[in-house]
Amino acid sequence: MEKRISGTTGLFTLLGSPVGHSGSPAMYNFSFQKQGLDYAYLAFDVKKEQMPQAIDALRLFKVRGSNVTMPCKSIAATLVDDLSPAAKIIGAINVIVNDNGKLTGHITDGIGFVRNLKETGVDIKGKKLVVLGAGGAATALQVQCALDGAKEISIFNQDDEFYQNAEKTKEKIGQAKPEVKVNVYPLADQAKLKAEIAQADILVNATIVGMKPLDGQSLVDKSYLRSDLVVADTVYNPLKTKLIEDAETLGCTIAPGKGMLLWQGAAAYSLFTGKEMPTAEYQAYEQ
Ligand code: SKM
Repeated sequence: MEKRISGTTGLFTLLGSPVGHSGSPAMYNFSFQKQGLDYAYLAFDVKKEQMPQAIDALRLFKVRGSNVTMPCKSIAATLVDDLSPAAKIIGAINVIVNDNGKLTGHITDGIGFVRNLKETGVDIKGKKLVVLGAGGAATALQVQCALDGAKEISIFNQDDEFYQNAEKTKEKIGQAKPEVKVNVYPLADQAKLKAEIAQADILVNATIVGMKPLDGQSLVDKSYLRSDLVVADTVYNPLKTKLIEDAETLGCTIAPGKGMLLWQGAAAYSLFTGKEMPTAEYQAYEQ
């Protein structure tokens, strides 16, 4: 490392909180080194209210690009100079590209989610999904699944600040893809959750439940799962959440969050460097 970092090394960052668990620094730094790119990637713990300062710092230090993680994805979308078409629809970003001082926000979470399913052998076309959550990553994957041909999406969320997001997502999908049926339900309605999962092909946890320190918890009672259900999680730390473990025990096809992290990162890497991330090498290195 001491030989790799020099006075010319370009910086990439991750902004959000918490970030100490993040797999991004290892993934990008491995890829930069593998491809001989004079870049380094560091994570910075930044709270939502500190984001205006953090974005100013990206400009000041001419940071080449940044990922943004929870809970800062929506506020970040309001602070950059331009948004990709998908980021405009979704209203949240997880990637910022600094093009000589002009910051453009992109969202690659949905692309990463759909690719992760594909790598697991699951095609989103014609499928009914139940998605828990209505934050940045949840919205991104709901919109991407609709754009990629899902048949129906039932969103469950707690009655909190994000519930309105789910209603807005329903409206946005209704405009972009009116043939996709979107339903929004309160998570407290367990009878509805059970009934919707019974009719679904794919169940997704896109909340932070299951992630440390909420590991060992799941929003879905194990009795609602069945072996022909595909169960996906956006949480990747721990590698297998309680939901994924329950699903695996029952013989469901599982798509843990680690794969989504890899594929959203690969899409971001192309935006950052114009190159393809060496994903196969990284997966082999990680084993
Ligand atoms: O959207 C991603 C983000 O790009 C990076 C990340 C991480 O490093 O934990 C998680 C997701 O929010």
